[in-house]
Amino acid sequence: MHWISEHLTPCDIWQHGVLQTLAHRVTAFQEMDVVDSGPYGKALVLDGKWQTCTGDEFLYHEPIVHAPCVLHGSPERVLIAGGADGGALREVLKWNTVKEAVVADIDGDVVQACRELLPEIHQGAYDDPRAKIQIGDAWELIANTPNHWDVIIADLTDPIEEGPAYKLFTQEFFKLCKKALRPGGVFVNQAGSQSPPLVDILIRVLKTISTVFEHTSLITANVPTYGSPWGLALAADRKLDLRPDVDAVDGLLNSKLTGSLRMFDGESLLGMLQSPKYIRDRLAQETTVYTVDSPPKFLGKGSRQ
Ligand code: SPD
Repeated sequence: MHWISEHLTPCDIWQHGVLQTLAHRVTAFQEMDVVDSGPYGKALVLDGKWQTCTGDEFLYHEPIVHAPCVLHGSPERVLIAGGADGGALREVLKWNTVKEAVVADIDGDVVQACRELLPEIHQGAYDDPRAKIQIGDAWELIANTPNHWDVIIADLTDPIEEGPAYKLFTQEFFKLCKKALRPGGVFVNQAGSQSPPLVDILIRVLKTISTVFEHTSLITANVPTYGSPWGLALAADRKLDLRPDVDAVDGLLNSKLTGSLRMFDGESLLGMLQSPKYIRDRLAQETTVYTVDSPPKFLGKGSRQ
């Protein structure tokens, strides 16, 4: 067995053992591993950082998709920036209101490997006639589709300087997303760790989004693979209901979803929408805004040993 190690802080390592490597490639954009990680199942690792494992991916993909879709109410056109593994696409396509679901991922090699090697995650979603795959920079697609999307989901890798995603955590990108949404549209992104020593990036991403959209909120996804509670940022130009009625959410899900959910329902959403005090306090004091000239700097690549 070998180990893939990801620094969470300069003094803390998050490490999973690898029983078998199913694919290893250095693509034009990043280093990719698809591995069997044992108890957490098959996993996608990019630049040495754990992206998703079959054993707990539903704890991430269900909230990153269904929270914005519930807040929208009846999404028809959904864009996923990143999301090569197809897990977010699988969840989007459960909405019977969805007519068009696009995955815009820069790395065709990773999409291809996930389609071949991680069917447990995409579950055939790429073959749905409503699904389209656009291999290319999500920035360009979003810039070229104004007033088009009901929900934009930024399902990205962490913003490491050497990686392909860091530009998509900036004010310029969030402004493009705002223009690309139709009235009533909702934006969500994976925004970073809630662990106190790491929380600065999450707080600054939330602050940056709040300079663009009228309403911003945090939801918490507890995904063991990521090593700490994870923050997803929700944003819209209409008020987000942060204390939704549990029965009303369950009624909406029952009427508009095909297929079952494992973690997400009205009660889970209500819980995930409530932020801890230290985060609300930090956000109230934050002044840093991420721009393309001054983007987030996340700890760099992990390593294989
Ligand atoms: N630190 C890990 C954050 C990973 C976010 N991206 C996950 C992609 C799963 N579709």
